[in-house]
Amino acid sequence: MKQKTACYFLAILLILAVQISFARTYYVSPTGSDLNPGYEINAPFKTMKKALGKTDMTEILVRGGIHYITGDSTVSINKIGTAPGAYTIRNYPGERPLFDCSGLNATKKGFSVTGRYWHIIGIDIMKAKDNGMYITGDDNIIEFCTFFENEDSGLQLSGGATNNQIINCDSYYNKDATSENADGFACKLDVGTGNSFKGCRAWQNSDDGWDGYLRGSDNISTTLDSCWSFRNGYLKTGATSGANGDGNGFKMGGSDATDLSHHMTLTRCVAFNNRKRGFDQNNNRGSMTLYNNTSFANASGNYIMNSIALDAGNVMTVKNCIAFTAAGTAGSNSFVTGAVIQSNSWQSPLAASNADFISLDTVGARAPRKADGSLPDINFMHLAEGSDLVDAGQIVGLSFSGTAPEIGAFEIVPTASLTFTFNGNGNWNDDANWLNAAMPPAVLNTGNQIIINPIEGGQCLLNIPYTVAPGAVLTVMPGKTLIVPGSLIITQ
Ligand SMILES: [Ca+2]
Ligand SMILES: [Ca+2]
Ligand SMILES: [Ca+2]
Ligand SMILES: [Ca+2]
Repeated sequence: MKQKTACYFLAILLILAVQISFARTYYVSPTGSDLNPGYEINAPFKTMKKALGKTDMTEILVRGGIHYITGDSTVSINKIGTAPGAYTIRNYPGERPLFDCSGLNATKKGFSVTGRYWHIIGIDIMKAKDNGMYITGDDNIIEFCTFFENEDSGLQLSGGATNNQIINCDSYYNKDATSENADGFACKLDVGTGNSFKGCRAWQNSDDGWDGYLRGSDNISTTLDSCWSFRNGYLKTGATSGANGDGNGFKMGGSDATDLSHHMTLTRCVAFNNRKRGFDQNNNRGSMTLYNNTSFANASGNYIMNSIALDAGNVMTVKNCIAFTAAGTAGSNSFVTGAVIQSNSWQSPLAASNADFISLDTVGARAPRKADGSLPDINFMHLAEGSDLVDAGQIVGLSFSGTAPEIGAFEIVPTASLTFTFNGNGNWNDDANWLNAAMPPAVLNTGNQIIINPIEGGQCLLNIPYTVAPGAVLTVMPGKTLIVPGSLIITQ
């Protein structure tokens, strides 16, 4: 009996050894073949299914180009990883793979994620016959992916999905046959708790941008940070999605019997130009916490959050938010009795007008993301210098610059510090003496610096009056010479 135990033990050790020594990266390419070994860059597989089926797979690098997903071949991701041993599906560096699911059979999803601890990054999924990606698993990270023109919600979390993070993803032009179900991001029905969205965008989906409607789950929590939702309830063509399409930016919950609680926290989110409401309670009984959101020109109201009383113990809190319309008013806003509504743009002593914003032009909000997947830089709804909405917010736990948080989704970021380097010989006002011909401006402003580092044996002659503002730095490198004939002004 002892010997048998020892044999089992040895067998387990051997299995562990085999798994550890053969953890492999596999490659998938539209020009590959499933007859290839798959783990060499020059001999990739053709299908995700083949790579996902390898027992020693820990990472799949997907080459650029179009990968066709056809028939009943939903890409099924079901392996269970661990926190330190996550599985990865990633775009091959510098390339962008597109999964064209238009050849799937009716009602088939593009990707189905039932697994745990997967990191899926850098892929596009289009034209699935249901969701682009459907997640029921836990602890997965979906990053820098796009979902478009699918025949139900672009990305949906349901079936008990818990603690998934959706980061820097876009979901747009999704439309189901009746237009009443396809949301950009659906975190709904029997979804689990602890899911989050950060830096995501949803636009022109036939139903809602985000939807938290519940059926089969109760008392669950979801968080959204820095997400943008716009022109939902309109189609790719620009036409309205019709009476069945809800057209809300962020629908925070609701349920068939109006009795379920979806606790939602939305921070630094932006809703604009949606066909109906920017932020919509629907009949959610849960707690809703809204800090530093911006809602602009949503046709049926910016914050419509008074449709039903919350369950005992639940709280609605709205702080540091902006509501604004193209007409220069706050538009419609309503909140349940007892809600904590403080320090918002429509509340005295604050007053929002066009002059508070650098731009009300929405162009750019759908611009391409940066190389790391983060949102593009825009001026839309950013506060102008001198606005009374700057530094007017309450401290709510979000990062801020200046003395206090701004009102709305965008904190003013101090101008990046600039460095000017004198590396020539002779006069200050000769741009040939400055690195990259970049002469410093007439006043060296706070946060910027000048480095005086003339060539060996040379010198820098400050031959013009020059002002260095408080907080700016003028550095003369050791052993180097700056000659000041009385025209350097250092302000206090
Ligand atoms: Ca609907
Ligand atoms: Ca919906
Ligand atoms: Ca103002
Ligand atoms: Ca501030």
